[in-house]
Amino acid sequence: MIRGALNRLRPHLGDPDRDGDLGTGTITKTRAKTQRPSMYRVLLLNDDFTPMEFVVHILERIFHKTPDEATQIMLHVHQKGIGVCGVFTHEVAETKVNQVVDFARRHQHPLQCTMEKE
Ligand code: TYC
Repeated sequence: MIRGALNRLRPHLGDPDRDGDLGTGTITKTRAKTQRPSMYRVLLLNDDFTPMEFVVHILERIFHKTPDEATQIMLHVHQKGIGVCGVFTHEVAETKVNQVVDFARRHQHPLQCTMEKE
């Protein structure tokens, strides 16, 4: 019902002095619950053909690693077969995987990149 009509029919409702509510109730605040997004590891896979400098370049350009960090990650992947380039939300991880695979393909390197839920 519209406010004006309600006030005409029940003029005491909502009036702190006339509605019988002593006004001693607990004050409550509603707060929207924010959810943390699932995070995804972006993984680089080793192969025998992609040049080391190319992998370092990708880690610097796409994953914003320093030259030292990029070299460490590249060597880790080279030695262990797989390694983490970073952890991102699903959309960002997917975009980075596509950027790596596209860039490698355009340079005719077989470099593979994938993602997995953390
Ligand atoms: N194994 C490659 C070589 O010896 C280098 C390399 C490192 C390739 C990491 C891929 O994800 C990779 N040239």
